[in-house]
Amino acid sequence: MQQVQRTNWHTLIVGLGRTGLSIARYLSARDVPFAVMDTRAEPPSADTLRTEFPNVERYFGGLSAEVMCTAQRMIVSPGIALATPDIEKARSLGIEVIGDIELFAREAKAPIVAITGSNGKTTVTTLLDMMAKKAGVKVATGGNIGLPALELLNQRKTELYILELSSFQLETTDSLKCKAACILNITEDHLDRYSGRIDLYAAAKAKIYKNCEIKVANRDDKTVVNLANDSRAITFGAGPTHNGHFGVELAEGLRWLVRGDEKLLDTTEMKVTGSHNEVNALAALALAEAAGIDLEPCLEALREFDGLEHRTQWIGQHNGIHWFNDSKGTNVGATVAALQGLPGKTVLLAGGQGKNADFSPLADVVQKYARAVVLFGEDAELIALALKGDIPIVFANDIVDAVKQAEELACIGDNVLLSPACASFDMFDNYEQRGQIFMETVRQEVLC
Ligand code: UMA
Ligand code: ADP
Repeated sequence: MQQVQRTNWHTLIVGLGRTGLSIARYLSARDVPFAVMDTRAEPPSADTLRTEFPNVERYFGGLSAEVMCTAQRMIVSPGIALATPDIEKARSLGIEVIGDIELFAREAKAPIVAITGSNGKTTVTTLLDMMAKKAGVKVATGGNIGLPALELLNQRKTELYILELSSFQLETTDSLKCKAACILNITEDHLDRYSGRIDLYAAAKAKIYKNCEIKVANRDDKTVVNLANDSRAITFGAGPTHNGHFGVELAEGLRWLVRGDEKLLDTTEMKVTGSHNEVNALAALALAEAAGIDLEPCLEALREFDGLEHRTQWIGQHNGIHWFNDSKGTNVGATVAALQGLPGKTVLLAGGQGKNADFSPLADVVQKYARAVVLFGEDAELIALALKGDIPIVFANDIVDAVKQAEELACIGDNVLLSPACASFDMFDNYEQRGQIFMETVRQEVLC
């Protein structure tokens, strides 16, 4: 750690990943002097920072309360908790602590639509982006996916911003005033970051509704309904509904996406499956309406959308067994939705780092939908303990072993689904690598 010699800066960027770099570029473009700090000796964007901003003061290899306390304000990346003692100390001294979304909100000129939730954020954000583009609206989309929010400000003539926001990003945001905002659902995730308290996680998510013009809320999720607490909210849910709200109705032997009693789309016209994807489609439609986007192009987008990589992604079939990659199922709620969304019985592959989650909500769906469960990774035993009944449970050393065991356990007509309900960091760089390795293994060992 370098000695403190604050020279000409007053803003301290804390964290130098993708967000930290976007903040550095944003500040530099506005001639704001800054320094950078990161706990890691060589943070991911260190080289780029050295090239683009060779003279910026850097404090790498640990956080220093001493340096922080010389700052006038700190802009903290989402990967660093506000509860970090050094940051709490700086805040207690009156130093302003904000995040990149706060900077974005203070400067953005076009209306903002923002989406949060434990699961479905990326799917809904992508759908809404497609809808807006089809309707000819000039959108800039990013945040927790794609481009960091501050980079969106460089896109010219933007008519609408669409932001996917995590609870981490919302923690450090206060000025966001959305045209429309949506909480998709709240189930346990990231409890390692919230001292095991889901109320703190929910409170961070609730900030998306602060000062928002039109709240969009999942009426099937009690926590979300309580957080929205607004009779004017536009709601969506998996069942029938009344005027102005979005739902699903059975008619003429088909399932329809509806607004009130108006039939909008027969769900067989959609390429993505699972009732969670119907709900995602309804959330995107509700947000589109709130943002003033025409309905017809939105329905066209829903017909075209064929899903995202690593989200219940079909890999192929062999001997009547269908293989799916849902590596983005990184929490219990996602795995429950993925299991419920597939027809027939499923051999479930799960495990990794559970982030202090309670795995018991898996027990009933596994009992109902699983043929067998193959567990791997750091929290495999914990998951096994939470399951019940007579569904066979086996343990695998790695993904190759898991695939081989799953193939043995599956029967004709079954699915094999990787939906880990856990983070991947004990065995992989990230969920993308986990999904990629799984798909390659399935293609080499099973589908060849
Ligand atoms: N870290 C340190 N020391 C530091 C700073 C960070 O160890 O000083 C660690 C963090 O604990 C974390 C990792 O580095 O594990 C990345 O943190 P970061 O804040 O530097 O991350 P960025 O590269 O800026 O990426 C972040 C989001 N990542 C997180 O919130 C962890 C990205 O979302 C987002 O795309 C990006 O900003 C641009 O906005 C990713 C994510 O995993 C997809 N999000 C979580 C999720 O979706 O569940 C919330
Ligand atoms: P996020 O960006 O919130 O992680 P994604 O759209 O990437 O959400 O989906 C991640 C996983 O969550 C999917 O692989 C699927 O298993 C599950 N999922 C998607 N939509 C929903 C939903 N509406 N409710 C519950 N689970 C969902």
